[in-house]
Amino acid sequence: MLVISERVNGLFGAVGKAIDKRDGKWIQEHALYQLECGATVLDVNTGPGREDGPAAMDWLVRTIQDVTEATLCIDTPGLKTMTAGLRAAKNPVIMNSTTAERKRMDALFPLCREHGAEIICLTMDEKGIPNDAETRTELAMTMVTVAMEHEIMPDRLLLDPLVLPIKAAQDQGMKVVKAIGMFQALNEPPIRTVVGLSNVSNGCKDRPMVNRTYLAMLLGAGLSAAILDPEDQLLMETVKTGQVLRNEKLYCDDFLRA
Ligand code: THG
Repeated sequence: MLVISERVNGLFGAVGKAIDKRDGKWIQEHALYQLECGATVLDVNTGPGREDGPAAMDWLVRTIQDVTEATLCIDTPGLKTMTAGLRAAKNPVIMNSTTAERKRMDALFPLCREHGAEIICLTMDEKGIPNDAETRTELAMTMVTVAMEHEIMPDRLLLDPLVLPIKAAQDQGMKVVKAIGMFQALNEPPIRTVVGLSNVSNGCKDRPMVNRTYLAMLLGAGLSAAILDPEDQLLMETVKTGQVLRNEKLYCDDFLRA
């Protein structure tokens, strides 16, 4: 399973402040800490409500690249901010993300192709997020087809069924697990899947408990990647145990100490 850190995100107060002050040293230490904790990819998001989005993303990508070669996942709905991130990146990135809206696909897939990137496809359209697994799967198929029209092969896609807060949409939890299973039947070999895990526990009292339980359920359904908090040690132990149980890591008696 691919671990993508959610914490290089201007949504978090300390990160937002460091971006505002252009405190490169703080960002670099914070980014390296995410990798020490076990993330292999960094989701990079300048945060909401920012007027200097493209400039902030350019700075953030360059600052992080100065200390690590780790893959970056450029997380923004803004086309200009996405373009700034792609231009600043030395190595291929993961674009986060497109939706199944025609105008977004027609803008984002050409950028993906031009920059040799991978891209997360959110299963939503102008009507919003579907409330069943079947419609999510139809939107996924649309994005796979349109991506191929743009000469982007399925192995460069990550399908995201969109996790919703269990507190607001309790019926959606198992539908997302089902969608993860259904997505894998769309292509051979199966297309990779990803979720923003912490969405599920928004507004919950014991967020870590909800996050790690849900991760275990999604891993059972075949999830390939997750944007999550690698600083959560119990969650990272769930990741490692899941990898052993899925036969991705060699079993040994004391693997948790490794
Ligand atoms: N899919 C994809 N990308 C995504 C998401 C997704 N990117 C954003 C998000 N969802 C994943 N990242 C986060 C980051 C933080 C939180 C949740 C998901 C979070 N933050 C605290 C909160 O909102 O309560 C903020 C705490 C603070 O302010 O300190 O929960 O689904 N492709």
